[in-house]
Amino acid sequence: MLGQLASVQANRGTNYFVSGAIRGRRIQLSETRTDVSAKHSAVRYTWTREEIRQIYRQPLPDLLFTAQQLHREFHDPNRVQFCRLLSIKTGGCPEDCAYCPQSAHYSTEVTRGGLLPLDEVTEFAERARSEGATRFCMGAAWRQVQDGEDFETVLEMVRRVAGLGMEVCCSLGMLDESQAERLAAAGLTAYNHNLDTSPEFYGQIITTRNYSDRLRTLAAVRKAGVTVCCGGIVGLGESEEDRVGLLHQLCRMDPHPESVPINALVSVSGTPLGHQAPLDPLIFVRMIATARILMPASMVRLSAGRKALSREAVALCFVAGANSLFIGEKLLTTPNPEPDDDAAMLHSLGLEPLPLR
Ligand code: SAM
Ligand code: DTB
Ligand code: SF4
Repeated sequence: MLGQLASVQANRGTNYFVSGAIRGRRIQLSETRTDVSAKHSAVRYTWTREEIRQIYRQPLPDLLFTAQQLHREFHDPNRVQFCRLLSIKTGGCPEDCAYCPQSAHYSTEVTRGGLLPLDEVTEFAERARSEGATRFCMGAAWRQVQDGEDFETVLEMVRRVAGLGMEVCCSLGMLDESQAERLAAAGLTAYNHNLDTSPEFYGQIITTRNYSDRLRTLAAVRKAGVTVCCGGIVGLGESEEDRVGLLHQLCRMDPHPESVPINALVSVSGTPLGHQAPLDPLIFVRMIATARILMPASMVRLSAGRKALSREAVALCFVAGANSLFIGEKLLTTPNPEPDDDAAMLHSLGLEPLPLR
């Protein structure tokens, strides 16, 4: 293990080229930025849409090979981080995200609730830690954070979870700079705020906020020194170009989001996407592999939608460079694989939990 880490460090000084074949033609995408802070020339922020399109469309074996090479250079390929989600405030959200069972615009089986009590959240986090989770993510069905009693309670939740020695992530909707700073001071590791899809397709999925609202929140998070967790969803009915467009937005952020959740739509009855056709799992795999190549140092998280995937499709996601999964039988409001099934799956793939850094 130590030898492996040492060789990864040694490799970081080398020049890197991403190559692959597209319809029989070899492509070579060379590094253009020399930034000592990036530590490695494979980390770049200048990707063009055309380059991303070419990477995404490669024959699958080429795509997986390149993704796996980069994955091994930056991460331990046989370890995955266990994360646990908790919805600390469920339902009744004023936003109209077409995929979301928690939006007040749609009639779903989700029951609205107020903010969970502090002790309940802390106990849940302790249990998650005892089950192997090293990152705890609290989600709230809010359009934006509002100063006041609930936010003070969330700050205390962050302090308590950080005190358990876990990475703490929050996903609370939009926030401003002073709220981001207060979360940082409370010990927040990461803030999750997804771009979800391409700028062109965004308006067909969400009308109550726009892309620049999202980017403003992400800038506030970054400015406060909290790491950024930002990704999106596939299976919304978007085109391949929209998937490329989402990845283009993510990989041009400098620095890259440290955490990139890739969700597959969990289609929920009552939402406008309640009858969406199931996603081809290889699209999910391509998305993960392309994210891994574009943002090699980031954690790429196999997020919502895993329950609908076969064990073999999940295995391909890990080969493609995913290095995190959500454990526990529930995501926020929708089901996740049963813990016993997950344990069997991880054992059969020979994957081990990633310890805290
Ligand atoms: N309200 C906050 C927000 O939207 O930023 C936080 C919670 S929201 C549930 C977090 C993310 O979960 C969304 O941005 C979306 O990417 C993902 N998500 C929500 N519903 C989903 C679904 N049905 N299937 C897949 N991903 C979903
Ligand atoms: C993310 O990108 N996926 C997680 C987390 N960030 C907050 C949420 C998935 C939610 C799936 C739908 C649900 O369970 O309500
Ligand atoms: Fe609200 Fe977040 Fe759901 Fe959109 S994704 S409706 S903002 S909880």
